[in-house]
Amino acid sequence: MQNLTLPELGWNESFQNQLTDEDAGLIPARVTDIHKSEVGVSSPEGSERLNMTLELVDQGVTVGDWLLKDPETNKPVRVLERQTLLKRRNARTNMDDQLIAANVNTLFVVSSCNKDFNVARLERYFALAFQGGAEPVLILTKADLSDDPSKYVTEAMRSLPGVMVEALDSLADDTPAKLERYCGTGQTVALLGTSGVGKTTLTNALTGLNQLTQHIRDSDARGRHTTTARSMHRMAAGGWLIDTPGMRALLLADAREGLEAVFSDIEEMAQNCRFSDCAHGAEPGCAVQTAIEAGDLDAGRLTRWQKLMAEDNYSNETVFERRERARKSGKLHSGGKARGAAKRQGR
Ligand SMILES: Nc1nc2c(ncn2[C@@H]2O[C@H](COP(=O)(O)OP(=O)(O)OP(=O)(O)O)[C@@H](O)[C@H]2O)c(=O)[nH]1
Ligand SMILES: [Mg+2]
Repeated sequence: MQNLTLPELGWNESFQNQLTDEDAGLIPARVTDIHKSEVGVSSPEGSERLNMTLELVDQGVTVGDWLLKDPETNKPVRVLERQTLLKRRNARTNMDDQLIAANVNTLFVVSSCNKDFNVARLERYFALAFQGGAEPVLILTKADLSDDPSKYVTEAMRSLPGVMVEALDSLADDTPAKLERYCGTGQTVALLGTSGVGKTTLTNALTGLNQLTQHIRDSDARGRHTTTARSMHRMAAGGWLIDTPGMRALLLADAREGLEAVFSDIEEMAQNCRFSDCAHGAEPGCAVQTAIEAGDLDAGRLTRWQKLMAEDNYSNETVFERRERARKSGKLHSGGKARGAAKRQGR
């Protein structure tokens, strides 16, 4: 690959403005992949691997990050402040966060027009995108295999008001053109979705690469977790694309604002409840229940919102707060509830 300029690598003013006199001589480089003891980077000098340093581990470096490297030692010095950051809660511990990708403009939430399609999961992915500052776009793959792809589009639009959605056949020649507006120079796109929905197939279509893809099981449309690590690639349209492994569980972390964005309809209705702490159950004067009775709101959507809010509240508690709450209710547990929620997502 020919050497790229900083703007071609996605550099912009927000990164330039972070440089101080002390950084003179340091070289900005973009993280394209992460290994145990090394990070892969691309800079105007080309692509290379740098040794991982303790500072980087502390800062939690992730794919899409910008770092400064010292050309004399060839070591990374520090990670620059991110414009956007996609992260999830570690489903095993429900304590620490796992960084998915940084400096992403658009998140392609990928689902297929088959049994993979699941509204609750889409709401989760969209909350994650909004929370991280990335614009979510729903990509419905395998439209060519469905008798009626429009029913998935309609369902998505009902659950995610104002959603941008593209239903397509990832293998079709016109797919890159359909997505081109998100993919130009200076843009970074990340792909998220369960295994087998076609993330790598899309990556190949948009980059011209030929990375491994594999057939899914017919019985439940699940994939085989073919992609095992995140990596960033240049798209033919000039931007960057981050492919990710299919996710089994996605727990939200600090996602209050993201949830407010996804469930803005319920949040607005709740403003009209008689009690400001209305739980939208049997309270008199509940505007949300009134909307359900009038057929303006799906009861399932209220339940999904309440579940995600509870999950988010739980994951935001400190260890001390959890212990206090457990002590008061007479039992101690360590995240089993949220882990169960993640498991019940099915992947
Ligand atoms: N007909 C059709 N097949 C598709 C489409 N998108 C993907 N596929 C097929 O679906 C299978 C899985 O695609 P992958 O790209 O490997 O899926 P993935 O999301 O990267 O899966 P993981 O890497 O396991 O997370 C492959 O056999 C693809 O050829 C599509 O739009 N139409
Ligand atoms: Mg893949």
